[in-house]
Amino acid sequence: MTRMSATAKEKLENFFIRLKKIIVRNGLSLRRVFNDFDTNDIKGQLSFEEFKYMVQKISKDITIEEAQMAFNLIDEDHSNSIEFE
Ligand SMILES: [Ca+2]
Repeated sequence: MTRMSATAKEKLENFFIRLKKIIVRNGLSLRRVFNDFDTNDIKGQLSFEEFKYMVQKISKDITIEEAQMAFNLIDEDHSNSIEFE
């Protein structure tokens, strides 16, 4: 696994903080946000493409590599998709 740089770590932390703020500010749930970005044929799972789109919508300064790191962190079973639990 690639070691995460301090900058990447900081950016990802900011992303999660921003995501939380958006949810709270708009009275949304994490499930609602998840569903909004779950747009391809496979429902109930976010592919990397869907996840990357969500991440870059929320934090425009996050690179594809950083999005991939975040994805790998969340995708604990390495299924290449994120399930809502
Ligand atoms: Ca999907």
